Amino acid sequence: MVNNKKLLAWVEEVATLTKPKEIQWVDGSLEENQKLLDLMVEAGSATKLNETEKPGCYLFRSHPSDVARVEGRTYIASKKQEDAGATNNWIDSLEIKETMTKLYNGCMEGRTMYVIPFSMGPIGAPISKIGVEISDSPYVVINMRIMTRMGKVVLDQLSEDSDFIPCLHSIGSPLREGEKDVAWPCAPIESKYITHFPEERMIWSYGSGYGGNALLGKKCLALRIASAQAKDEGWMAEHMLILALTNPEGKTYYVAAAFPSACGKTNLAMMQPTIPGWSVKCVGDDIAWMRIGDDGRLYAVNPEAGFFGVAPGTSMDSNPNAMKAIQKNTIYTNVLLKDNNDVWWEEMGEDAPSHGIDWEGNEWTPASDKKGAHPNARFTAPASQCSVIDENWENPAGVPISAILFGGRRPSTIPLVNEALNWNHGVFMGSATGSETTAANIGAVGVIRRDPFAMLPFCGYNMGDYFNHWINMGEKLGDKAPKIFFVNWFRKDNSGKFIWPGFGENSRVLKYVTERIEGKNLGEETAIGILPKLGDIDVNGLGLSEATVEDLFAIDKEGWLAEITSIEEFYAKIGDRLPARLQAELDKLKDRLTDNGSCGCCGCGK
Ligand code: GTP
Ligand code: SPV
Ligand code: MN
Repeated sequence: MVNNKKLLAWVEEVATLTKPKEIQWVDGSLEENQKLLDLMVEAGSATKLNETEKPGCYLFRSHPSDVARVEGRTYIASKKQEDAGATNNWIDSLEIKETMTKLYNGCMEGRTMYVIPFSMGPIGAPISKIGVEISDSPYVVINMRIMTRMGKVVLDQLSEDSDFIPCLHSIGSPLREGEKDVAWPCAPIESKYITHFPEERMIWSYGSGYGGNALLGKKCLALRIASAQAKDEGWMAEHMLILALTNPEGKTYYVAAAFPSACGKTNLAMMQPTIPGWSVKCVGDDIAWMRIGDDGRLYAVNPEAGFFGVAPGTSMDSNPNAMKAIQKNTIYTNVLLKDNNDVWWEEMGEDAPSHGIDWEGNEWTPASDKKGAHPNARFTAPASQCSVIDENWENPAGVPISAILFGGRRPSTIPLVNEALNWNHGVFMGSATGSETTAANIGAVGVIRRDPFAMLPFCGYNMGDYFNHWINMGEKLGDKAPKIFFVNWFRKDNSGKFIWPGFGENSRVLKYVTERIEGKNLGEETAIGILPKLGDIDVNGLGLSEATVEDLFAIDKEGWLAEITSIEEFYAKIGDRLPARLQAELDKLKDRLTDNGSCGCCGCGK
């Protein structure tokens, strides 16, 4: 029996507005899940995959206009524009409520309205947050069941007066009397709205059924709303993987890493180290909620319960642990369907099938000039199916973080690994993160943009205030603060090939990180940070020439000066809420690089 007053009133209010044909309170059971899947197969929106090859797996194809997050239609609604800041699409709360209320009016006609109670974070953990998503998409229900703790267990946590975060979602495609449904109903791009109300702790999403636009526990709640809450309450909500790295002596280090969307978090989070004696276990692959523990250290919890991972590029070579985790009970979206009802995607490490059905539902052969899978095709799989999931992944207290990595896709200038001189220099590095854009957002791909802390699309408030929050957290952490490193697996040579082999070989860099944590006499201070000396990172067996290795760490002075100009422009955009200490870090970097007589890479520290 549901007795939460706020929830009962809200469900009634939404039903009155959206006019669904029925309301279903989701309990999260296996039977309920199977019923929904059967319904979707029957309706032609899902394909059951080959039960021998992929037991319990289903394929969905989205509408070609609804294939990724839509940053251009994602809003932060607040009373004052300056509280959303220059990097967010701001919209006046009252205005957007009026616009969206009109869209929501009757938008669930002919459809079932699902009420989905969910918990971000282990149920009952002090850091966890309860949300309730109302959605007219059964695809959202089955995905939320994997990505969050969901259903009756969560409802049982809500007493008469307890609070939760209301997340309203509609695909924006009512099914009127006599109308035939389509496989992936959604609204046209110009009427999609993904709106966040950080002041009220509320989310309204309309018009899209895909990923972060629709699975509202993920980017909307666990990052945009949570980041605003975290600032107010003194913790951090970050776009970070969390991994456990154990060295041959058996010592474990927990590392968190922020890379922009489709820049390698899932891959690093469950990587198979190539160096003997080292192992990696996964705590989370996308989001970290971090707070300071009783011992003064930073502790991280993965608020999610599943992986919503990029399929293309995932192979037994690049990410064997993900491949093994997605063989059963997995939802595939926008990959290619083989004639034997199994799936395939580009760079899966398996020859392309001679024939299949592509992500748009068309006949496909290797001669096609189109890709079989969409570049942002995804798998949704339970984290518990990952054979390298860390034993502490559901620990309500979280895991103690020893190092934080930032990174992005940078074809030039940025070295393989660069350690911050101190916390504030690390905050500067995070704030200045740049990366090539990817297919995770609808828009141009491969354009370098500033994506501070990999949070450009996910920070729910003014970016200047967010930078300041990082500085404040460092002050509270003091000498217990994790060390900060900037990494770049994506530097390219003149022919456009990645120089660094990446994936499991990134363990070589992680090893160096732990050795630096232990205070080993490695690396040297340069104008841009602490760089490894030749030989500090073991590159044996990689077949890299000495010149290539030097290239990975070379300080390209011209490149760095251009970088500084670009950071200056970005900081100017942030405006007067940019912390003075970050401007000072930028000025110091410029001084060190341009000081008369300094070559900028001699380690003279100028
Ligand atoms: P989101 O789920 O969008 O947040 O992405 P993510 O950060 O988890 O990225 P993911 O690990 O899924 O990687 C995205 C793409 O980057 C895939 O195509 C990978 O093959 C590629 N990639 C990941 N790690 C490496 C690496 O070390 N080197 C190279 N060259 N490519 C990588
Ligand atoms: C990302 O884009 O960073 C993702 C995928 O993790 S989505 O859930 O669609 O945001
Ligand atoms: Mn992500």
